[in-house]
Amino acid sequence: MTDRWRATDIATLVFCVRGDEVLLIEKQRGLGAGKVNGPGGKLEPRESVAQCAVREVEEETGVCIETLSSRGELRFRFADGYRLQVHVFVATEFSGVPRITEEAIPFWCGRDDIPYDRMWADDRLWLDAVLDGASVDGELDFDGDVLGKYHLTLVPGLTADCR
Ligand code: 8OG
Repeated sequence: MTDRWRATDIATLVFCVRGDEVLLIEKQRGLGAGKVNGPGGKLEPRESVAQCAVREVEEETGVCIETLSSRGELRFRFADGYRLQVHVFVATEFSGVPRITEEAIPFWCGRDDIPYDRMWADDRLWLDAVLDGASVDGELDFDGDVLGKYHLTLVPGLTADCR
């Protein structure tokens, strides 16, 4: 299914976890500006997805990732034809104190307080499971930020360390 799926862009999305808190950002620019999300962004030329994940977290929050756990892939298809393939990661080993950057306002958020009403509409369907250790695979249609048809699979406990 993924082989036939041609992405316009490839991006990463990273959730840093510390105890029962997760590092979220108020995104200041790019796709989803104004929403709360995990840090992440689009792949640059000659960069691996793991390198992109580490770079984006550092650029957006100042936090330095030491180990990443790969937690699957989401394929977004927008009504205007734009297609974004997003690699999802969880990180539990990192250093540095989150700081406000040009791109984001980071904040630690309790697992019970995740502000889903300020996030992309699909996040409430998979993020809790991913933070509990699952991996996600999905294809989702969006018209602007309105979620349309989607197919999501959550696999408990399926993780792959990639750095
Ligand atoms: O480079 P830029 O910041 O514009 O990349 C877009 C970011 O937004 C990237 O980290 C992937 C992320 N993103 C989407 N759609 C969704 C979504 O539905 N949920 C979440 N949590 N993140 C998303 O593009």
